[in-house]
Amino acid sequence: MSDLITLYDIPSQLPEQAWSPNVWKARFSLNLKGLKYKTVWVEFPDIEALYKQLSLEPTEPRVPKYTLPVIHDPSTNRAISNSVEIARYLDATYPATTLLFPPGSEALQGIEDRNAFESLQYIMLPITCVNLNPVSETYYRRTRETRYGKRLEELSPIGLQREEHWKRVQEAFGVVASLLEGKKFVLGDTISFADVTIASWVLWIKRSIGAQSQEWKDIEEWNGGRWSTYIAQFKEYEKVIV
Ligand SMILES: N[C@@H](CCC(=O)N[C@@H](CS)C(=O)NCC(=O)O)C(=O)O
Repeated sequence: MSDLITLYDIPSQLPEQAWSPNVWKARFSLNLKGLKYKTVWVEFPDIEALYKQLSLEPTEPRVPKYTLPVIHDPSTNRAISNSVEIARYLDATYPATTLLFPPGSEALQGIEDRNAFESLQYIMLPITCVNLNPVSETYYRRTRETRYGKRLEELSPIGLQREEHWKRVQEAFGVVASLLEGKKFVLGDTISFADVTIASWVLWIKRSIGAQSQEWKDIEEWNGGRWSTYIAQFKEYEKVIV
């Protein structure tokens, strides 16, 4: 039996496979702490069975109830779901490592504004969908099209509507950029889960639309080039360890 922590992630056809912003939060957390772990890839339709296998309760009360990331830590024989709970667990269990919730940071952790990022979802969902492996792609399309009541391609078609969505995403990024004004990280020089959250969203975009795409190049120009320098700070923690 391996004594490594297992990180369960959803694979894709992208280089290095990892794409999910929520799983990136857990991966960044593990990498920042320098903990040893391995990645096990689980396709969307198999996540529920994984929860049963690990005797885990559903993460969310509503659909989707079974989500990744999940980690299993053999040293405590615990399985934990939900990226923020994983980060809290790692802080509590490995207190000698970089803390994701340093004292005084709690108030700053609610960086994710679901409304502001709604437009980002419209743009990203169809892109994410085609990057997935066929079995997950079918599941993702079915569940998301049910949720939004339209074909994914209709969420943000190229043209005026997509430009409008990018504009709103840019505004949301502007709000986050103001929190980072004159600082390396949200707390100043100290990295925290707030930064892990921001970096995970940015990385989802960068990896999914491609670093060479015009859309990514546009984002790099936003807020005085803030996003390429910000994400560069995470380079050493961007490793996908399998
Ligand atoms: N609050 C959760 C959200 C996780 C989440 O939504 N994960 C997505 C992948 S990005 C998922 O596993 N969805 C499963 C599904 O749609 O069935 C967390 O941060 O861990």
